[in-house]
Amino acid sequence: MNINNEIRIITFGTFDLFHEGHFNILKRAASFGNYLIVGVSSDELTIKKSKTPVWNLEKRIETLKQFKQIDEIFIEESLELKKQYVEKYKADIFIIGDDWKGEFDWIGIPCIYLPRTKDISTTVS
Ligand code: C2G
Repeated sequence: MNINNEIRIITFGTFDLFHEGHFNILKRAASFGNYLIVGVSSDELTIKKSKTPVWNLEKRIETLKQFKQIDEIFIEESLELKKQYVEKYKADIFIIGDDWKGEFDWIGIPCIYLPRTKDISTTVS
């Protein structure tokens, strides 16, 4: 919480082939605060996460911009820079799907791991 009672939420993802699972987590993350910041994984980081993006970064950002509950979007270059991102964007709470449960407890702000949406995934077989 900062001086003007804003609760700033930060979340991250590739958001490739935007689908219901992405929609649900963004909608739920937005409900925990009143300002939602989304770090979108660069194409290089996505490949490092062993997923070749079907949509490139530009298209993935363009798609997210249609989601009115997102207040700010930035490019996530590395999984390890979360503390810097949290500081830069003055985030109060980190939220992500529970497929990452416990992975980011070190970032120094409260972490909420929300249940993933079942039976939908971007990973193309
Ligand atoms: N997600 C979900 N349900 C699904 C699929 C995804 O809730 N069926 C959530 C994920 O848990 C994540 C967000 O949607 O919170 C984005 O998922 P991906 O685009 O797959 O992103 P990911 O590869 O998990 O990247 O620094 C963290 C990483 O960048 C997260």
